[in-house]
Amino acid sequence: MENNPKNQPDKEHDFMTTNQGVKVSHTDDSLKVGERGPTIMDDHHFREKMMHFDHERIPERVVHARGSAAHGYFQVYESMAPYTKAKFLQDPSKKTSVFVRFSTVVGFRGSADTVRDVRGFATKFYTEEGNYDLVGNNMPVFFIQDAIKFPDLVHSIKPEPHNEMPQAAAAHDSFWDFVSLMPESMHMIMWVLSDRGVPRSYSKMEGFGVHTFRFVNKEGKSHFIKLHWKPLTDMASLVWDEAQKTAGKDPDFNRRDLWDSIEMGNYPEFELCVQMLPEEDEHKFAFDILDATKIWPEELVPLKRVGKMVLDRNPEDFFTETEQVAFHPGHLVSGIDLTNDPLLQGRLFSYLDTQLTRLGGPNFAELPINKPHAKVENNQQDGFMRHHNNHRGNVNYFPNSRAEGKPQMAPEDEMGYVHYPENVSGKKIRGRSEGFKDFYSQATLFYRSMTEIEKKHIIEAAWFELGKVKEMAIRERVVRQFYHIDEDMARKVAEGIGVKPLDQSEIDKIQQEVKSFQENVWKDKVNIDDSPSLSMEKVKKADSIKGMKVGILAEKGANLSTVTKLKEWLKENNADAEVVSSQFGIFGDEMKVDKSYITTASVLYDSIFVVDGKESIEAMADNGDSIHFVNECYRHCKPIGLIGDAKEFLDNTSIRKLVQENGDGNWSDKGVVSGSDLSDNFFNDYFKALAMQRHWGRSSKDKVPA
Ligand code: HDE
Repeated sequence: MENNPKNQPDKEHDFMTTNQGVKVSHTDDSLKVGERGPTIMDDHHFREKMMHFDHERIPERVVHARGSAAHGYFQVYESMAPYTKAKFLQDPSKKTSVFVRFSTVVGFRGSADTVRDVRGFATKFYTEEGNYDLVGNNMPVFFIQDAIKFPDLVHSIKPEPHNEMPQAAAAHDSFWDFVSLMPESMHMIMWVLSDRGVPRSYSKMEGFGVHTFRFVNKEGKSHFIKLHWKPLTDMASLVWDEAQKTAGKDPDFNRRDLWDSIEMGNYPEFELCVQMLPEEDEHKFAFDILDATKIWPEELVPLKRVGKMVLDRNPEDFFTETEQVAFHPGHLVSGIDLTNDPLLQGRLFSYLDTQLTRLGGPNFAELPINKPHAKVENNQQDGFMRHHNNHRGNVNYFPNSRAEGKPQMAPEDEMGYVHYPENVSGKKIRGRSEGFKDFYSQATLFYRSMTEIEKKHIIEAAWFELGKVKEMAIRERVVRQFYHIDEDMARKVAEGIGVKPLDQSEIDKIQQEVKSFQENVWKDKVNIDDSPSLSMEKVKKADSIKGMKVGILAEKGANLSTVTKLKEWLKENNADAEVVSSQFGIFGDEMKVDKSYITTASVLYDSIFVVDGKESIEAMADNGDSIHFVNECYRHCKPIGLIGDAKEFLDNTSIRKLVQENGDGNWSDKGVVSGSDLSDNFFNDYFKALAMQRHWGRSSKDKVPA
């Protein structure tokens, strides 16, 4: 994994050359007058090398600067012809190449992965009819309803302009000031404060197109659609303490996880799903389908599974692929169309515009990563960095007779792109429809659909975020907003950040306001008040351990056959492991130590496993790092495995008295699993404990130091 074979020099490129192809004979000393003399301008190799280096950086993305990406393919399960004519959604035997870039939004390009933030999930489909980009996020709604507010939103959440602090964090006055004055952000705030804001892995989160788009079929019939990516494993998130520590211990945590899992052949897989609404149902529900701060609850509009995406190849070069890829919601193919969502409409301008600065001009589609696999033919020409040659001879205009009218227009039945002929009329105004002003119903729906532990995490996240806000008036305004969502939540948040809870008369007034709005605007429209599909805990299947990573603690004298057997078993189940010891090399040739305590941390593993062997256990009992690893793992509610006499090691930790024994002297208690040996029974119990990911019910976990 560490030695990328792609790095081996290619035989044809044995000699270093300048950018003009001249072979270089010496690159370690600049050209000087004598050994101690000045460097001279004649050194064209030096000047070219330095000029190139001086200009290596291009502007990072203004948002989503920090990202990592992978190649793969997409395959449809069955023809979607009844709904869309998009060709890549017709033939189940056909694979369409994709490139997916995951990202955080707020941090700079060098910031840590595991911050609380939205994650970008942008997919480029290189279809035979041209590129289609689905530029989505891991949350199905957005902070604002109209694109014109985007610069304000981004300014407020990015580091403050006078001192450029804080980095990659929403927890500061500007952001919460903005939010407190923008009630439309409340639904998105619930998602950001939830566990979805700290995903464990890019391959273990959902993706959403967010906006309402359209499918249009051959007959011209349109359905409104929402697009979703569902990971084929359970979703998984970090706990906040773990996320913060991981940001220091391994700032590349999510990036590394994506890279390593692909190198290991554990390919991330996602299902593309669609919610479809016939045109005539546009106004059926108690939410406006053009409002990007609203979901269509899955319980109201069911999901259809469309196809599968597999990410099976890492990029060869970060810059020319991950950094130079240019997505755009307006990169559409026939059969997929837009709607009047005012957030989407604004994006249609922004993504092309930004490339002019980032990629230096209008020819970014010629960069290999952006280049369509379909043939490109038109009369566009010139501009910075142009190298595509249309071989047009002397004809670069349309219509023409001298090139027989070529390239000619494609009729609709040849998949020429035709916009859906939607009827639109209205006055030119700056405004929005009444339904958009329902800022709270779905924030409430989200919060109330969570399990108790998920609700607790939201409240604790609010304590952290708002606890860092200095101005009391901002904290108070946010709490006031929260009272519009859920009284109990608002009170708990208030108590944790030193804000006085509201009086009952004020609460009643707020609740009345919210209720009467809903009654007046939505009247008898279809709605629900519980959506289990929003809860990561409720949809968890706990049937796989794919992509998990176990830290195996072993010291000199450890039973190495336990390690070998455990590693094999994990591999068979598409999981990974690292042997962690106090020192490298202590097992000689018999076993590799992957990490020493100084180079890793308990927070980087999904589970800690303690290996048997008297001498090893005794050494660990004397080692604060080993004890800390197990305590911290318990505190973060992750599974712990112990085998044979490794059980005794628990006497040294803070958790021994918290774990209940079974009748047979072993444990299988809320994710702490022990066994006399690696029997099938043990593996069974350990598998279940791993697949559950977290064991929230652990008694007194908060008493354990971490
Ligand atoms: Fe973006 N967004 N965005 N955004 N966005 C960019 O494009 C913008 C929005 C999203 O991996 C930029 O090439 C506006 C929603 C992703 O390269 C920029 C608005 C959603 C990525 C831009 C939004 C997204 C971006 C920065 C308000 C989810 C990263 C550089 C209307 C559906 C793509 C660039 C990648 C990137 C503008 C809102 C997703 C500046 C104006 C909503 C995943 O053009």
